[in-house]
Amino acid sequence: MSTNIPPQNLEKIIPEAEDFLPLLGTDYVELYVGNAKQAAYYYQTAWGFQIVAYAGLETGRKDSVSYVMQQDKIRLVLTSPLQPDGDINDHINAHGDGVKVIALWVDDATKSYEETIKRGAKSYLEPKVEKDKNGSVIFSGIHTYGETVHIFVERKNYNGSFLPGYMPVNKPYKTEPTGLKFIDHMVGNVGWNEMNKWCEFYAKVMGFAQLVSFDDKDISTEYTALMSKVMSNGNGRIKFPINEPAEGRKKSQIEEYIDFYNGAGVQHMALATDNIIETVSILQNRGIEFLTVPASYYETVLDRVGEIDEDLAPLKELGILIDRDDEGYLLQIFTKPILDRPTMFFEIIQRKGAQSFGKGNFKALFEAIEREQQQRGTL
Ligand code: TYF
Ligand code: FE
Repeated sequence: MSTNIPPQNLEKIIPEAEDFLPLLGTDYVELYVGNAKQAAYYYQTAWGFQIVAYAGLETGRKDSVSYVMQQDKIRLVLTSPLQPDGDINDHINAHGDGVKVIALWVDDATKSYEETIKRGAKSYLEPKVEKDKNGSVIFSGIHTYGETVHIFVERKNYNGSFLPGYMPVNKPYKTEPTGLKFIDHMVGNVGWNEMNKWCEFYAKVMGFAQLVSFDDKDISTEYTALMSKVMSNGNGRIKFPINEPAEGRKKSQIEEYIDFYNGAGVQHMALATDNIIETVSILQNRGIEFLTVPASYYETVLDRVGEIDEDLAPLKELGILIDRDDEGYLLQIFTKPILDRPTMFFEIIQRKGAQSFGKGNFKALFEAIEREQQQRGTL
C-alpha cells in the first residue's frame, strides 16, 4: 500500500480557498430500478428508511415515478419508468437495478459545472433552475464512469421536502430506523486498466486527491485480484474508491460485476452507523444477508487490532470485521449482493478514529466473496 496523503492532512493540502469544487456533502443517490414501489418497501421495511417525498402520476409526472427515502443524512431516490422507451428503460435493460446519479450538494451549481467542464468533464445536464412554492433549486450534471453521472444540487434558496416537482409524503406506516447516519464512501468498479484514468478524472476534473492505493499484493487471495485507489475531495466529506480487476488465478470479483452490470458502475455504498452491533442486529433480524468469515478470524483478530471498546462475542456472533490504522480502529461488515445480479452491495461501517478502509480485512473479505462466487458458478 502506498499512502499519498494522510487523511488528516487533506484540508491543509487543498486549502478551502483553492478548492474549485467545494462539496458540502452527498445530496442524494438515485437508483434506476424496475419496480420503485416495491424497492421502496424493501428500503423502508428492512433498512429503516422512510418515504419523505414522491413524484409520479399523482404529481403530474407521466413518464416515470420516484420515491425519496431518507434515514438521517442518507437520501436515496428510487426511480422507475412508466413507459416503454427512454433513458431509464435503457439503463435498466443494460444494467438491471443500479445507481444512476451520485448527487453532490454544492453552494453554486453553475460554477461547479463551469469549473468541471473547463477541466474536461463531459456534460450531462447544463445548469437549469426549477421552482415551486418552496423556492428554487439550480442543477447541473456531468458524466463519470460507465453510465453513472454526478448532479450538482444548489438548494440554498429551497426549503421544500426534496426538490421542486415532488410532494411530501407522510404515510402512517413507519419502520424503526436502523441507526444509519450518512454515506461514508461510494465505490466504483471500472474496467480493465481503467482505474488510473478515472482517478485522474477525479483529480483533474473535480480537484480530488488520492488518499491511498492498494495493489494486487495487498489484495491477493489464492484466486482473485483487484486494484483500488481512494480519491477524496478537499474537505474529505466525499470519498470515492475506484476498483479495477487484476489478473488472478480465477475470475476477479470486479470482472464478475462488470460482466453482470454490463459495464462500470457503483459497486458498494458504505453507510456509517455509531452503533454497528445494534444496526447489524436489526438488519439481520429483518432478513438482510451478510458475508461471513470463518470462526478462526476471531481467534486472532485481537492480536492484530489490539484492544477495542466492544466485547468480541457480539462482533463474532454478527460477523462484524475489525481493522486498525495509525489513527484508531474501524468495524465493518458487507452484505451479499442486494440484487439478483451479483452487482451492488452495502457496507456498514463504524469508525472509531480510523480513516482507512479495512485493508487488514481484505483477505478474509475477498475469500468470503469468492465462496459466494463459487456458489454462483462465476469463479
Ligand atoms: O471500500 C473499500 O475499499 C473497502 C474494501 O471489492 C473493499 O470496503 C474493496 C473492494 C471490494 C470490496 C470491499
Ligand atoms: Fe468500502
